[in-house]
Amino acid sequence: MKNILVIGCAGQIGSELTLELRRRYGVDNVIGTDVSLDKITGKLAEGPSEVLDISNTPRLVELVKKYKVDTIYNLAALLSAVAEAKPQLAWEVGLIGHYNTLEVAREHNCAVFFPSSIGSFGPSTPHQNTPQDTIQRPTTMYGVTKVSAELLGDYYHKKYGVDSRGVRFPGIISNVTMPGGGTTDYAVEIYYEAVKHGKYTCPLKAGTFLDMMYMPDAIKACIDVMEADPSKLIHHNGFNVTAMSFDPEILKNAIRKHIPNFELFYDVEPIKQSIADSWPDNMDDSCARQEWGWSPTWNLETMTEDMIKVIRAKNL
Ligand code: AKB
Repeated sequence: MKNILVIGCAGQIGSELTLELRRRYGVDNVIGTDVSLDKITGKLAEGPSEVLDISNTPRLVELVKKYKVDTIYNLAALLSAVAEAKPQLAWEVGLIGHYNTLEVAREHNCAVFFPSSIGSFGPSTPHQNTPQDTIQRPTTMYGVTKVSAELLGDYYHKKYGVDSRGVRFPGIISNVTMPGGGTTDYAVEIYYEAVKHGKYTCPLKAGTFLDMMYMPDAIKACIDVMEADPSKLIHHNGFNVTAMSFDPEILKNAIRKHIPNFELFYDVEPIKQSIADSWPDNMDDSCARQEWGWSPTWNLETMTEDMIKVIRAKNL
């Protein structure tokens, strides 16, 4: 029986992952934690919920003991653009927080999931068909924490046998909880603005290609990599996973199939643009496919149809 603790359960990924984990493993076996109980609302609050700030290691130990936790999903992070505004905090949350989590996992025999990102790559990484094992010299604090956490995960696995696993996520598009402060957030905002106002002003310029994925596939990746047969794994942390790659113009055209008068304008934000320019255009995720059967379900067309349907139903 799994007893799972989710750190950052109220965030963009956590709010959907926690519910899916509860559906699969039982409501009482998945503990949702976040920095304040006020954040844990609605369906999320229907299962065990606790306050946890990732910098508070004694509290993490207390919860691991209280619930006999054997698996930790650590989703606590500042996204890339906000991390550039607050690099010291990004380091504390993204790296020190993850080091503390791995230490607790080592002492209490827990498996650990960590979401790395396309942000772990940098300008000197090959940007087309980016390989699993390649140059990682990120130029953002977000990227520095992500690549360091990947390496820490590998280290704890090799040295101490901690079952640390994870993926490198692209931009994740979702319709439950908004992302906040990411470079790829435009690909979520554009759908809301298209439905509400029929127009959107994009912070990245036309021609900026980035990998993306719809949330149901991201949730599947989080769970499947942790369920993978360990004897098949060559890699453990930072598996490239992707579902599609597009630029704002391609996204505009996909939205226009449903909202023909949709208009896209540009007002480039230099920090976001320079971050996006340092990231891959499209990744090669064949290692995830071969080692644990990764295969996305959603593409740009099916995702766009679903996003627009779900956002319309919200009657915003
Ligand atoms: C961000 O834009 O910061 C994130 C990511 C790609 O890691 N969505």
